[in-house]
This record gives sequence, C-alpha cells and structure tokens, in this order.
Amino acid sequence: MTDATRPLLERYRPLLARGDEPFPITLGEGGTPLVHARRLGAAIGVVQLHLKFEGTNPTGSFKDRGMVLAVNRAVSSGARAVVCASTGNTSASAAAYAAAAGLPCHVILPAGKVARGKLAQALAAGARLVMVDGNFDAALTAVRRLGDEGVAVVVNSINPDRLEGQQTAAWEIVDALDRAPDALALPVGNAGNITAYWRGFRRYADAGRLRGSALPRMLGFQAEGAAPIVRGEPVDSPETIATAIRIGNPASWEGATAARDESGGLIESVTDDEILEAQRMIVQLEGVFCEPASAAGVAGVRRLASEGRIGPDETVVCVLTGHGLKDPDAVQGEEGTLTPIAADSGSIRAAMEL
Ligand code: AN7
Repeated sequence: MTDATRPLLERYRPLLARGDEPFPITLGEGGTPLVHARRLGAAIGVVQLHLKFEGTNPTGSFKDRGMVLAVNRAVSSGARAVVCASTGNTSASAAAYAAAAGLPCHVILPAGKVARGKLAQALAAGARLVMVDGNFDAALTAVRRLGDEGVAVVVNSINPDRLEGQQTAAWEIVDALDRAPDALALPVGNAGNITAYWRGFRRYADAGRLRGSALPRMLGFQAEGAAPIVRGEPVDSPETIATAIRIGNPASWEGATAARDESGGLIESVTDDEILEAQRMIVQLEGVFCEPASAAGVAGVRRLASEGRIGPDETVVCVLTGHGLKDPDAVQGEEGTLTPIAADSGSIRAAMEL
C-alpha cells in the first residue's frame, strides 16, 4: 500500500474502486511528504509535529486527490463537460484534470478575491472562467443549479467522488506513521476535507489497517472573519486574507461537526495575523512554503499548545493544504535591497550589512 510510485487510485484501489473500473487519468497525485517539523515543533512545544505537505500535488493542492476520481468517473459516465465554483484551488485542479481528459471545464469564481497563481493555472489549462458578483457561496449555489439542469458534471465536493478520493491523505498518514496521530489539524472552508479525513481514518480502522485502531482528534480551524461553524450560523460577508477559506456557508457543515464531535476534537477560529505568522514560521523554520489558508492548522495548534490543550508528547499532524506559490501577493517578507546598486563586492557587502 505504501508504494508511492504507483498512481494514487491504483495504490488504494481495494478501498476506492467499483469492481474493475478503469482509472486512465492520472497526473501523479498523492504520495505527498510527511515532514517531521523539528524546529517548528520545538518553537511551539510539540516535539512530534509533522506537516503533511499537500503543495507537492500536481496542481499544488490537496484538491487533486478527489479531482482525479471525480474526473475519471465523469469520463466513464460520458460527461460532456465539468463545472465548479471555487475560491481558486478547486478550479486549478478541475482545469488540469479536465484538460487531461479532453473535457471542457467551466469555472465560476467569486468576484475579486481569487489568488493570482490559481487564476493563472485555470486560465493556462484552458478553463472557461465566469466571475460572478457575489462570494463563493453564491457561486456554489449557481453551480448546483447548473448541475441539476444537466449542463455539466459538478466537480465541487458536493460530488461524492471528491471526498472519496480525499480520504487517501488520511491513509497515507497512517501508512507513514504506522499508526494514526493523536491529533490532526487542518483549515476548514467548505468543510469537505475535514469530513474526508475523518471518514478516511474510520474506514482504515474498519478495514483493520489501523494498528491499535485509536483514532485522532480532529482539530479544524476557520479564519476569524469566515467562521460560520464556530459561530453556529452562516456568515453573509466572509472576509479573510486566507482567500481559499473565505466561505460563509460550508456545504459539508454537518460532516465537519460530526468529525469534531465523534473524534472528541474541536473547530475554532484563528485571526489573519495568527495565520500569517504561522505561514512565516513554517517556511522560515522548516523550508516548507504553504499558502495562508494552509497555515491555519499550525496557527491553531500553536495556540492550543501554548494553552496546554495539546500535550508536549502528542503526535500531531498539520495538513498544509496548498502551495505558497499560489498566492505570492500574501507574502510579507524582508525584501532586502531591490533597487539595483553597483555590482562590486564592497557595495554589495555594505548592502548586506556585513
Ligand atoms: C488551500 O478551491 O473551497 O474545508 O473552491 O484551497 O475542504 O473546503 C478551497 C478550499 C483549505 C478548505 N486549504 O478545504 C476551493 C476551495 C486550501 C483550500 C481549503 C481550501 P475545505
């Protein structure tokens, strides 16, 4: 099961496939690194802190795990096109897999706030983009209707194949650690991923593949300005620098609260400042560059550890859902001297303050 050189859907075929259905489309998704974050762990007081870096997927986010299954099945079912609403990563993934399948891809985007890298990916792959005057929730409502009208196959996570495929990340973590972690932390937007991870851990336990069969606490984190589950009601105008999770009425709300409650976990919010600080710490202490939304899990674990709500000896996995290159505009670093100076070592040493 752990041979990462085989295509993801083949590796986990016994748990995913219906009979001998073919999975001809693959871009090399899954098999992402689980990095033992020693320096970051020391900084926040969790020695066994691991980062599941989903940014190494073919389109740079975890979405590829479910998109590969959704698009393979769309092809098998004779689909003429696929459609999705997206804060960015779903559209980048859908566009790539649709291109590989030779299917048209239509993308409905909320006005304004989609990160530059994600937009570039969808455009480059030839997706047809429609921007709507409204947020992600309005775009998803429209997409549901387009699906009902038979215009195209919907590849948002309301398509069950998406969450089926996303379970593979939980399976890879168990395969790598040879057990489940004590806690799994991740950002929550439309709430599909937390639902899929929990389903994945339980499914592995049921299949007898989880040694000791202890399940992790699920720790979900929303951005403070887009925290409907934490508040207990939809948010009309969600706002956060972490545009990937700028979602006010998650489709998998019940899946997320079930994951939280059944696992003895929690769903809390973190501020934009905490998110950006965590993003910086992850890359400056570990060299792993993730997008802002992806840092929400680390921001949350950092806070829980500081409050003694995560013990220093617990094994914690934080899922870094997307690559930092997706959203270059969100980076706030020391730029150094970017106004050209004379190219002699004296001038350069002066600029380096050496
Ligand atoms: C980097 O692409 O909803 O809670 O339309 O891109 O499963 O929604 C993206 C979500 C976390 C939240 N991290 O996951 C979309 C979209 C990143 C993301 C989430 C998203 P869910």
